[in-house]
Parts: sequence; structure tokens; C-alpha cells
Amino acid sequence: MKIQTIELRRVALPLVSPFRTSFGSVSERETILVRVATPDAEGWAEHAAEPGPLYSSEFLDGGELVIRDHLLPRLEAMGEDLTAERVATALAPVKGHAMSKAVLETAILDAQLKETGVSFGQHLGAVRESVPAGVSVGILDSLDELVNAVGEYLAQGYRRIKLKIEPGWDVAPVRLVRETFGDDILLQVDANTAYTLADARHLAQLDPYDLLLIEQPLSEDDILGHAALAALIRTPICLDESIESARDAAAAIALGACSVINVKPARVGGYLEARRIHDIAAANGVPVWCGGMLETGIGRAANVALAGLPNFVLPGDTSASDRYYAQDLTAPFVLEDGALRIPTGPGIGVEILDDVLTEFTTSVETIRF
Ligand code: SMG
Ligand code: MG
Repeated sequence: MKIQTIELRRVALPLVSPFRTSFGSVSERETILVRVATPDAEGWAEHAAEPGPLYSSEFLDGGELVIRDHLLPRLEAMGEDLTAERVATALAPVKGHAMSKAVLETAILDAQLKETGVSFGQHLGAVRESVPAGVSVGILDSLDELVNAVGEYLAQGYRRIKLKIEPGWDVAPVRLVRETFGDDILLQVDANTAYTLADARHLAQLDPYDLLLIEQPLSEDDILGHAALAALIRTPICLDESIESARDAAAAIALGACSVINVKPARVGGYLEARRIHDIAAANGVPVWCGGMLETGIGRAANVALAGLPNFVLPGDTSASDRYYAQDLTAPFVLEDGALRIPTGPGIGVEILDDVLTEFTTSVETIRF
């Protein structure tokens, strides 16, 4: 494939409300959009990192630097032999930086699929037309606010609620949401590594509330800790930050560290590795669901397509655009009966709104190949 230019565009979009997790709070979504121009198509993708290295070691300024100085030269050296399928191998000598590798592979895959008129859903193997949507509810200032927020999301039709938790905001919010909204709602929690194995007895207090899962209670490198915790609590353990590759997924499953996996394509280097994790999990009877990083419509389109694969059996953090943004960069993703429709057009299948893009752009750098 012939690439003419690659554009790195920084954008910042205000969030409709701040989103607080155990590692910090954000009130806008800053990202780097990558646009790959070929003679016949334009591919787009969105970097998943945040401004600071708090969710994982990756962060936007570091990502921009590694893309420009270390990743793009390796892709450029491949000339017209470059295809999306060859990106991961070409970039493998660079350690880490999965999100920066993912944004490049995804933009190239988008251009490649647009050249051949194939959608992400078709290419990845989606088996449904729409995907049930969950919503991730951040840590709030009071339990009253939490009940209001959850009530609104349920009224909008969200099929599953995820509560962000941390020490001091865990058992009480879960108990209250269960008591207020009943036993039938699908409910899960996400700790973003905020606990240690010494908290096992405390986390066991979540057992009576019949949660779908607890996501990433312990440190990302504590696989054996998660396996030990699994024996001490009844709530199923789901890994997010710990799973950076298909090999990690296979190891975590084999060691009994998780019985569910949150698949975030960016965290694992792209959609092709994400599909391998889906396949390994399916072969082991481990259900998966699609995570989120507050993506704009650009990143969301590809995530929703991935969530159409058969073993994505739990609702994902693939919420509608208005859960995040008053104005998205694409036509908004909307909830239809609690689900988002998988785009069917070529590539990611969404058009970028030029005037909105310009409004939220903070810088642009164009690299000629
Ligand atoms: O995209 O709806 C979303 C956010 C979902 O909770 C979410 N993501 O650990 O799963 C996670 C967090 C990480 C992102 S925090 C900015
Ligand atoms: Mg998570």
C-alpha cells in the first residue's frame, strides 16, 4: 500500500461531565487523531492514551514522540510493502507503546479497508448488527448523585451499569445501587488497580450483591495476586490493565487470574491482536466485552464493530456519544433499545465532521512519506 502523508492532529473535546476514577479525574478528552492518506483513501484512528501516565505508562506527549521518532520511520522504511497486517511485526522491535502502535495500525487498516470497500465489522467477523451498550459511571461526590446518575442511564436504556470504585467508595455505592434498582440490573465494578491482596476480606463484602464481575482490583503486574483473590471472593474477576497481548490473556486464563476479559484494542496494540484475544478467550470458555477510553466517534466506530464478534457476550463500555460529548467528531452514536448500531460503510464507516474537527483541533503535524 502506498502512503502519501500521515497527519498527527491533537484535539481536545469537553466532556459533558467530569469522569473520576481511582487514579484521577478528567473533564475533557484530549487525544491524537492519526489520518493516513493514500492515493485512493483516507484512514482515521484515535490514540487511546490520556495526557498523564495514570491508567497505564502511556501518555499523549510520549505517544506523539514515539510515533514521530520511532514508529513512523519503521513503517516508512517498508515502502509499498506496508499493509495493516505487517504493522505489528514492523513495530515489534520497539518495546511497549501498544496504544501508539494501535493507532497507526488502525488508521492504516481503515485506509486499506476503504480502498477495498470492506467494513471493520465484516473484516473482523462481526456476527450482529448492533451491540448492547453498558455505561461506566465515575466516582461521584455523594451517594445521592450516584443514584440520580444511575437512574438516568437506566431510563435511557443502558443494559449494564459499571461503577468505578476505590477504597472508601465501594461496598456502600454497590449496596445502594442494588437496593434502589433491584436485583435484575446487570451491575459490575472497576477498581483500576486500587486494591491489594490484603483487601481480599473487604472485597468479599461485595459478594452478596451478585455483581457480574470486579474489574482489575489489583496491580496490573499482579497476575498471581488475582489468581489468589479469585479463590477468596465469589465475584468473578475481570482483567483490563493486566492484559496487554494475546499471550497475557492465555497466561492469565491458565493461571486462574480471571474468568472474564475486558478487551481494549488500543491497550493490546490494535484490532488484530484484540481479535486474537477474543479467539483465545472463546476457546477457553471465557467471555469478553469491549472496554472504552472515552473515545470520540472515530475510535468508538471501530470498537463497536469489534464488539460484534461472537464471544463479546457482555455489554461493553461502548456508550452513546451523548454520554461523553455534547458534540462528537462524527454523527453521534445513539442508543436504540439500549444498543449501538455497528457502522456498515467501508472501514470504520463514519464520516468526520470537518467544521467540528477544526473547532476542537489544537495542533496539526503532517509527515510526508
Ligand atoms: O469509554 O466509557 C468509556 C470509559 C470506560 O471506565 C472506562 N474506562 O479502566 O475501563 C477503564 C476506564 C479507563 C479510562 S479512564 C479515562
Ligand atoms: Mg477498566
